Amino acid sequence: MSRLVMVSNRVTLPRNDGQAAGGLAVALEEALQQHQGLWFGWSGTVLDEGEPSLHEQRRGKVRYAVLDLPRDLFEAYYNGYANRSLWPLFHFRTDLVVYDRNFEAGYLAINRLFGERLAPLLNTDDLIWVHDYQLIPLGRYLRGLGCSQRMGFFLHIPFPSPSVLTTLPGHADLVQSLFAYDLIGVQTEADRRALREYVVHEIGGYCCDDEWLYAFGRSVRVEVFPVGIDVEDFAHLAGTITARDYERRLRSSLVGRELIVGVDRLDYSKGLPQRFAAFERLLERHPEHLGGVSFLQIAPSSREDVPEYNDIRNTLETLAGHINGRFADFDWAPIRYLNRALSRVALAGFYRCARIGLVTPLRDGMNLVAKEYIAAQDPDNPGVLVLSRFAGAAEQLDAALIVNPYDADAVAEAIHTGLQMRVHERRERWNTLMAALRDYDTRRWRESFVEILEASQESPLQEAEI
Ligand code: ADQ
Repeated sequence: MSRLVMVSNRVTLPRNDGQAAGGLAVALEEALQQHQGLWFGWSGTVLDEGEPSLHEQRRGKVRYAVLDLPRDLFEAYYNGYANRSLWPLFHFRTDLVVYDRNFEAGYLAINRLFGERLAPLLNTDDLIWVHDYQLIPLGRYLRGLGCSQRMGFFLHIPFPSPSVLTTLPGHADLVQSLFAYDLIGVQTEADRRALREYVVHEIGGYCCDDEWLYAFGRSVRVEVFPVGIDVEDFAHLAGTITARDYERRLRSSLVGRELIVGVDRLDYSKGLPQRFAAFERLLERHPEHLGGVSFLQIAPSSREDVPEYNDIRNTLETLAGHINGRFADFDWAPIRYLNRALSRVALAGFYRCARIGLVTPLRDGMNLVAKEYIAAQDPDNPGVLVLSRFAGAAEQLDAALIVNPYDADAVAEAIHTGLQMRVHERRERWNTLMAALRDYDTRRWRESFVEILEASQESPLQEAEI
């Protein structure tokens, strides 16, 4: 079995405090344990002076190698190009894109630095798996340094449509970097279509079957791997004494009212102002819910060094204040808004308590909250997922109530439908959703990626045919 080398922007070293970590990081670490792997990435430290140094640690069969980054380049790479240029662009927010040549230069410099520090750690038959938009050019730098290992790249966020992508100066160069890999993984068929369309119509490349693209003198395989969750693990967590305790405490504060829950990082892609407006519309259109339903939104701040994120917090506080001011009674406030992160076990308890899981991003690569909400439900009395058609998860979870998050009336009606839905329909939908989650969980996601990468070979599309 080849060694697996995982590369991501940030590497969180394993916790030694005995607390349960969770989510994707754990799933990836499990894969590394199986493959006696190496995890390489940024340490989380930025340096004001001195040479960036590499720190190493080992846990079980996994070796961690983390790099400190110089502050000036880091600012341009991370708070600049990655989070002010690529993130808004890949989430179709061309209005928020800030393009600056210095950002791009910093992005390329950090990717080059990653390549230079990673290359000496590699063995010839390693499998290299690079994660996400911060590291698109890494494979190209590694190839330039003579690395001929099998390399795969997984994009966790959406791939934009060609008309959006072409607004980025240097878009062709960015896409050419993807062709240094042997395998590109995306979250949805829609993402794969968008990449194919760009390559065929913008670059004049070719596609073969559904999964092979040829351009820039190279071929690459493109596959859809929807990120999943560890379904049984999350369902188990929601049934633990601690989770049930959170559920009980929240339920007793509701005094018989129904709960709607939203859980997101505070990010403009998550559609939070639109969600608050849709909840307000529900109370306007269906006054029978006044005093009968509470909306709990948990949204911790993120990326506070990026200016475009500063306004969202104020906007939401104003909206929550406005809606509560307009509808609250002496013994009921319609919105509870928490601007902080909670533990996974608390979230699991809250999901289980909620009749409606409200997941309405304007664009999202996948959205794991939608999946966690389903996994946490009580099978006898499950809640209803209201899900944006623009979350990658909607491709698999079509038994949810699928909505257009820009249409406040439609979202309000879906919430109303969910609140009225009888238990047999809720169970039926929930069983279908659970089957979809079980069919493609985190294990299947990571094993399929590694298997296809391991088997990657010459494309069926030979140069002679083109
Ligand atoms: P994110 O944009 O961070 O991830 P998402 O997939 O919804 O979005 O959430 C990731 C995790 O963060 C979930 O496990 C969730 O429980 C946790 N989380 C969210 N809000 C929280 C809160 N308030 N308190 C505590 N924990 C919270 C990116 C892409 C997604 C893609 C993932 C994985 O943007 O589209 O699904 O990567 O590929």
